Amino acid sequence: MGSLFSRLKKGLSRSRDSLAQLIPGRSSKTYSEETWQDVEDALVMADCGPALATRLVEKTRKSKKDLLATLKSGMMEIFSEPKAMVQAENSPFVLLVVGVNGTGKTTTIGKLAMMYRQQGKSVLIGAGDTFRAAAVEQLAVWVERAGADMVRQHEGADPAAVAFDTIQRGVARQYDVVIIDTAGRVQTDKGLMNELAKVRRVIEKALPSAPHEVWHVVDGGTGQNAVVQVDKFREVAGTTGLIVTKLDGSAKGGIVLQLSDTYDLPIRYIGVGESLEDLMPFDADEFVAGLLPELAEEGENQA
Ligand SMILES: Nc1nc2c(ncn2[C@@H]2O[C@H](COP(=O)(O)OP(=O)(O)O)[C@@H](O)[C@H]2O)c(=O)[nH]1
Ligand SMILES: [Mg+2]
Repeated sequence: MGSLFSRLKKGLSRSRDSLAQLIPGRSSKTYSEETWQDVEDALVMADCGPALATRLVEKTRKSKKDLLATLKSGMMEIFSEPKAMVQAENSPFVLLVVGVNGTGKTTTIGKLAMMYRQQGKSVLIGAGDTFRAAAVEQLAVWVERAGADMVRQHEGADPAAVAFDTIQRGVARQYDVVIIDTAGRVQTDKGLMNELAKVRRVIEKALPSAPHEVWHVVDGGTGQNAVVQVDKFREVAGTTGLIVTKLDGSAKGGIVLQLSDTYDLPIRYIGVGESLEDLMPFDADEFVAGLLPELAEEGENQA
């Protein structure tokens, strides 16, 4: 866990460092107009989006308390208490994973499979990205490493049929967890949305209580575009939670705040690397601590 947090912290260091530079003299009681603008700009550059950056700064300005402490509590307010996950009763827990191409769906599924296996659960995965044969092969490698099982069909097979088979087998063989992978790209955008809607419908037909959760995997490095994507996918796939990946890399982190501010969707996990262990349950405290420079002790005044 400790090393995962340090990966996150390293990933967020760019945003954190620029914030640290722009928040000078933390013990001083007054800040110039320029300083406030710098803080706002640093938040925009950290991917918080202009509207949220303005709001955070306005709130912080009004407070008489320490700038950084106020900014921190303003950020924490964005994260509401996450809703309990939907539980499966007398059936496998069915998870549908969606998102555009390359965001890290397949990798994240491998990580989740590993996590559930470590909890002693049996895991069956449906290789629903039938668009490319390589996608199924990639998934097969993760599945094997995690000690899970997989349902696959030929390249170009109907993903809805794969999902249906997977759920049926999952129910018949009493798996604890069933995860359905999906393609993030087909010929057209509209085609993708139709396909996802169909996959979802067929899952419901195979098991009326399913899918219990639908997680949208967002690449933390894609910036503002991610915000638009979440809305689009939610409409057809019925998203219930988000996973933000690549927070170990060039991502600036603020996108996590912006997504939480925009949507009433919990961030369930974050990805902090390419291997099977690099998945962290999302913890708002930990995240904000990684994004903001450390709070100086009272009386201490080092930038
Ligand atoms: N650094 C980093 N890379 C990741 C993470 N998650 C996925 N990737 C990489 O992102 C690329 C695309 O991942 P993939 O799972 O194939 O995406 P998919 O198209 O959504 O299934 C791969 O090179 C992964 O190794 C992460 O949390 N951190
Ligand atoms: Mg994939």
